Amino acid sequence: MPNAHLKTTPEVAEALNTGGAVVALESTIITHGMPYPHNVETALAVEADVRAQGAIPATIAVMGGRLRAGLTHNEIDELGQRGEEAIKVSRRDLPFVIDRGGVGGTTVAATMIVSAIAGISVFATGGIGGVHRGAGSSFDISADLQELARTDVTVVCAGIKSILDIGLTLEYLETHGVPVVGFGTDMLPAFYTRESPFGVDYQIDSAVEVSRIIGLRRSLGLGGGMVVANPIPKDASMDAAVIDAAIEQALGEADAQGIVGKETTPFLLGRIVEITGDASLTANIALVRNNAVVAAQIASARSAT
Ligand code: PSU
Ligand code: MN
Repeated sequence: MPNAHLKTTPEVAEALNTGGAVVALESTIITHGMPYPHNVETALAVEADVRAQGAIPATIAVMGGRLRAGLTHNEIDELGQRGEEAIKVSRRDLPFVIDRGGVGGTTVAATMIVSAIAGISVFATGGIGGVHRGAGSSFDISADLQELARTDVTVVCAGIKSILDIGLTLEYLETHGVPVVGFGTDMLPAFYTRESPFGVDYQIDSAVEVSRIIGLRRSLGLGGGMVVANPIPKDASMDAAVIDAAIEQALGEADAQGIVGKETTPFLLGRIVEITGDASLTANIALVRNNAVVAAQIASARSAT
């Protein structure tokens, strides 16, 4: 049954109806994750990367009071130009943004929800939200983690960014039975770098194997999602000391300025880009594109079964 609040492009609808490969793409990365016009250029490049693998991209957002799966280039440009004027839409925000006819970029959590409603199994992004450093007193834990616990969508990302407490994020995912898979690695990548002090639950080296695990999770009725952590390409990875210093500085500024709630992650991401003078932006673009390719391969493998 199609959902009355969902508008799907004919191309995405056709692919879904015929069992074709579709990859969902999030849009908070467009509105709140990168500056204009890099956000729009990246979103369009990522769509092209998905197509180059023979899959159909479905950028997810809320526009004109509808959940959207698939956007035109003009709509992606509109989201990018609005930037932080658009609403950052997570699970709790969805009915309000629909009711008010607003425009919103969907977080990983909201993108998973819309993907599940649309029937899309695989989703590519840069990084997921997680347990923030200092969460013991701030209680700042991204709704993305609870969504992974409940919604069956596989999220391809570049690991966990060290603006977060990586260890606590892994503990949270473990508690909720969310597998963290390393794509071609036994080490959890840390977004800007290929390495972290943490391991993954399982290393998987092929899209076909990820697809098999998705199928097994479904036939067991396990529910919830899965994280596929795909390391940033070697030639794009950053110097750990440079990025760590920028992250420490951004965290200190957020604390000094009393930034809390949904503003925290966009503030940290924006400051890191400013402090590193675009080096982190270049890395971010490369890793998102790399994730889109892997997600498209997984979606194609699913489609072939
Ligand atoms: N991490 C990134 N880039 C991003 C985000 C996280 O490296 O763009 C965005 C994603 O949309 C993610 C959201 O779902 O931030 C998490 O926000 P919060 O921590 O407020 O839950
Ligand atoms: Mn938060």
